[in-house]
Amino acid sequence: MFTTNICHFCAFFSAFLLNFTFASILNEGNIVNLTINKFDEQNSISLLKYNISNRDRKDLNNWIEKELQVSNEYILLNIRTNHSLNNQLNFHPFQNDINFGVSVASNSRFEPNYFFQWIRDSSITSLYLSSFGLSSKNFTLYNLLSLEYINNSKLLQRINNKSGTFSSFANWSNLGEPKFYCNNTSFDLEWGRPQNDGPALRLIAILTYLTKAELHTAIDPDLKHSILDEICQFDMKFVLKNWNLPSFDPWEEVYSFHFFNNMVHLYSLRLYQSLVPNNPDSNSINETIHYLETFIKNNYVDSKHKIIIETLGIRKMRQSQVDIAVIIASLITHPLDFLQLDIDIPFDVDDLLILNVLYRLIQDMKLLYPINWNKNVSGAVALGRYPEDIYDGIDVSEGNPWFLATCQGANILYRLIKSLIDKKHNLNIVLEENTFWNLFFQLNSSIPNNNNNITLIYKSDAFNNTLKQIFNFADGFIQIVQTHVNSCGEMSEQFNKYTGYLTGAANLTWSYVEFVNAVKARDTILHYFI
Ligand SMILES: *[C@@H]1O[C@H](CO)[C@@H](O)[C@H](O)[C@H]1NC(C)=O
Ligand SMILES: *[C@@H]1O[C@H](CO)[C@@H](O)[C@H](O)[C@H]1NC(C)=O
Ligand SMILES: *[C@@H]1O[C@H](CO)[C@@H](O)[C@H](O)[C@H]1NC(C)=O
Ligand SMILES: *[C@@H]1O[C@H](CO)[C@@H](O)[C@H](O)[C@H]1NC(C)=O
Ligand SMILES: *[C@@H]1O[C@H](CO)[C@@H](O)[C@H](O)[C@H]1NC(C)=O
Ligand SMILES: *[C@@H]1O[C@H](CO)[C@@H](O)[C@H](O)[C@H]1NC(C)=O
Ligand SMILES: *[C@@H]1O[C@H](CO)[C@@H](O)[C@H](O)[C@H]1NC(C)=O
Ligand SMILES: *[C@@H]1O[C@H](CO)[C@@H](O)[C@H](O)[C@H]1NC(C)=O
Ligand SMILES: *[C@@H]1O[C@H](CO)[C@@H](O)[C@H](O)[C@H]1NC(C)=O
Ligand SMILES: *[C@@H]1O[C@H](CO)[C@@H](O)[C@H](O)[C@H]1NC(C)=O
Ligand SMILES: *[C@@H]1O[C@H](CO)[C@@H](O)[C@H](O)[C@H]1NC(C)=O
Ligand SMILES: CC(=O)N[C@H]1CO[C@H](CO)[C@@H](O)[C@@H]1O
Repeated sequence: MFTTNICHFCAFFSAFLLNFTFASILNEGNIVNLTINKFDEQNSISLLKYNISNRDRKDLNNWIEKELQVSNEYILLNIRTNHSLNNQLNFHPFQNDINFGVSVASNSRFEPNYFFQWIRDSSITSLYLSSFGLSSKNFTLYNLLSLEYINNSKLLQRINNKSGTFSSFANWSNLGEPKFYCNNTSFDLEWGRPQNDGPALRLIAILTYLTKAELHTAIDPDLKHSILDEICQFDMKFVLKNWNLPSFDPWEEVYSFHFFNNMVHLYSLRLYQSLVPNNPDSNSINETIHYLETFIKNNYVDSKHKIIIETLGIRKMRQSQVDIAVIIASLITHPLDFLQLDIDIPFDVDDLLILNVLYRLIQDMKLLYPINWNKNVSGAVALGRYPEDIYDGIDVSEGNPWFLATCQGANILYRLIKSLIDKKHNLNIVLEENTFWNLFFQLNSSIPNNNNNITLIYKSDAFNNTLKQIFNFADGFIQIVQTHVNSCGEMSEQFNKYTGYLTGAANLTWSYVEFVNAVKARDTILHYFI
């Protein structure tokens, strides 16, 4: 810890000096915006190296292949289905009480009891089923699972509960209920209610299914209309009526306004408008989209620290103001393969306001979690939800790293690479203190003409090398996951910050889903490095 503090101080000090130099050049009016084709010792900037040996990469690739299968298998074990191939052992002996299409958050029933269906987790799992399952050889299985999920969603929507009632007079407020028992009865104990991201995520999941399934098979138009009319419509109306009310976010702890919730609201409405044009609510949807965009841009951008904040009004409680939920929001609302819909949502995966959150989480968590001390050269560290977290997976004491958060660290970097390749632009980098690009570049203050504005020419040696280091850094997150799964490849919700062992809810479905999401993003860019 001691050495790291020294390093922080030095980094700050040299950044200060450089600003000073920069300013004096500015005064003389002879700024040179550095354009680089190839890094060499003459450059005033150097690329930081995150080496992975060929052997380690080969090991990692092999492990990823195996872990993909493990993840897929464990996700399926947590979904109740009528498909004869799917093993139902996680539901024994209550399986006859559990509806087909129910996706269980975790099969842990005690310390903690996660044997529930959360609207959020189930939707994110359903997104996985349609994003990757429908294009696999097992189309029939995943199509059935998706339709079962949709059927079950309709039942859940109609259950009145502590969040409210299913009626237009109540603004469909029951839909904000966060979780149900696996037998579809409502959970009546105290909980963080409502959680207004749920209906939006379900809408995104079902609309994504309808779009993806149509690429592979003809959907009966009557079935499609009934899904839109009897299910999607209500989640859309819920969003219209509730987007501007406070609620809880994925961490279920703070009743306020949240970037995550508003981003999924925005994306769900854009999807609905694009897939169901000329619907009777078109005007309200357009109007709400406009208000939402303005609200998001006006409220969640912290321009002083150049980050997006997740939750309004908790600056005193959570001074770091950084939260992995911001990164999850960007990833969910900018899916890997939805480009053909041409839906424009702000805060894409290459937005520096988003990437700076990753940078800050890495800096904080590097110090916070002892398993991140004495890190090797990879640069990546185990990531948790937010630095002030005290939820240990069962109770409150001290927060730990989470599998899904660490996977999101990898995912967003793979997606950044994909975006840099796809955009076919030169890469313009501005090195400012405490921001993302400091993960990869260092100014060399001994060389005159220092300039923190650098342009790397598209596909030049310098550009390629930069992408390679981002790739290595991202793989470093996956190597951390590899280190902490158990000998069967099992993940839980968290891994202990001192010992690194699995902790919290066993076999958390969402952990496996985010591992697969990260690897699928990785698959799309591998070709660039081979
Ligand atoms: C460098 O960038 C600044 C800011 O955009 C611009 O004003 C200046 O003209 C650029 N200089 C050169 C030499 O391109
Ligand atoms: C990474 O590899 C380069 C040569 O490819 C070497 O110069 C550098 O020292 C290595 N960095 C680390 C941190 O091992
Ligand atoms: C379950 O599957 C069996 C065999 O395919 C079928 O006969 C039965 O109707 C299905 N049950 C439901 C509730 O869909
Ligand atoms: C299809 O699903 C079954 C049942 O889960 C599984 O045994 C099989 O390996 C899967 N096949 C593919 C190609 O994914
Ligand atoms: C969904 O529910 C409808 C209506 O009850 C039923 O006809 C259909 O078979 C169900 N689909 C699946 C995949 O279970
Ligand atoms: C429903 O939402 C409207 C705003 O769209 C609000 O004026 C009204 O009070 C809400 N009704 C209830 C019962 O919450
Ligand atoms: C539903 O499941 C919960 C939790 O397992 C149980 O307490 C409750 O009795 C069940 N309700 C019914 C109607 O089976
Ligand atoms: C809503 O906005 C879209 C895109 O801006 C536009 O094409 C459409 O005509 C608008 N619909 C209404 C009812 O204003
Ligand atoms: C950096 O330099 C590029 C290329 O000259 C220029 O387009 C850009 O505006 C500059 N950015 C800043 C922040 O000065
Ligand atoms: C950079 O990588 C791309 C894609 O692999 C390749 O086409 C290009 O030639 C590389 N550039 C250099 C300078 O090696
Ligand atoms: C995770 O799920 C698998 C498959 O159901 C089970 O064998 C294993 O015991 C579970 N792990 C824990 C820690 O409960
Ligand atoms: C407002 C309302 O209908 N609340 C219901 C919520 O769910 C509980 C348990 O099912 C019911 O008892 C309430 O009536």
